[in-house]
Amino acid sequence: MLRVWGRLSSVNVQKVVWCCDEIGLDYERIDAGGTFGRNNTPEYLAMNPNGLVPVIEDDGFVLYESNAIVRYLAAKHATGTLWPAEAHARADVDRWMEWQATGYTPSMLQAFWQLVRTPPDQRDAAAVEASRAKGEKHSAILDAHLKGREFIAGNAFSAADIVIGCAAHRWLNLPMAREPRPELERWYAMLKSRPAGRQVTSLQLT
Ligand SMILES: N[C@@H](CCC(=O)N[C@@H](CS)C(=O)NCC(=O)O)C(=O)O
Repeated sequence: MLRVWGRLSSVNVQKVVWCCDEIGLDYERIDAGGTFGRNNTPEYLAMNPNGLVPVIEDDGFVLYESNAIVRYLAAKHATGTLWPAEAHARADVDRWMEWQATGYTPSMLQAFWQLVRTPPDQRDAAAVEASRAKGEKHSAILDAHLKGREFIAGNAFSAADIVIGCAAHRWLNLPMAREPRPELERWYAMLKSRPAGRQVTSLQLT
């Protein structure tokens, strides 16, 4: 059976479990990272020398890096749906996955750490504001892109909706004021209504 190591509070682990749920895979998730530890044992470091979650093991094949895992699972089990077969459509999905990993999630990281994982008396208001501004810039790009599109890559749900959906879940649930983003909010509500999206989109930020 497919094994997934990682705590569910990790946005990167969330991508993998959502992908598994979309495909309908049978998998075992083993808590690791954060207060669960386990990710600095020699056995774990042999799977991922970075000591980070998630990691998967699929019939002896070990893989880390959340977006690489989502691409692998989608290509193996869902080519033509989550992972388009046609080169241009696939590149579009791939591009938006890169945008999530290198732009959107990093933009909101400080706001998340300060507002969710830092005690109120130790928070850095300037860091929150700088991160909020960067997150707004990215959210405006996403909102504009979604105008006239049902999904990130056009008219079909794809791996890009999963990874950006995890980032948007974090952004839209941060305890702070945000600009209204009607297209982003419409798309996120649709994600929440997908049975496979519920596990992640019903999580509280911790
Ligand atoms: N680029 C990596 C980043 C992985 C990462 O930063 N994971 C964090 C959780 S989101 C982690 O393992 N933190 C240490 C811990 O949980 O103990 C990926 O996408 O998988």
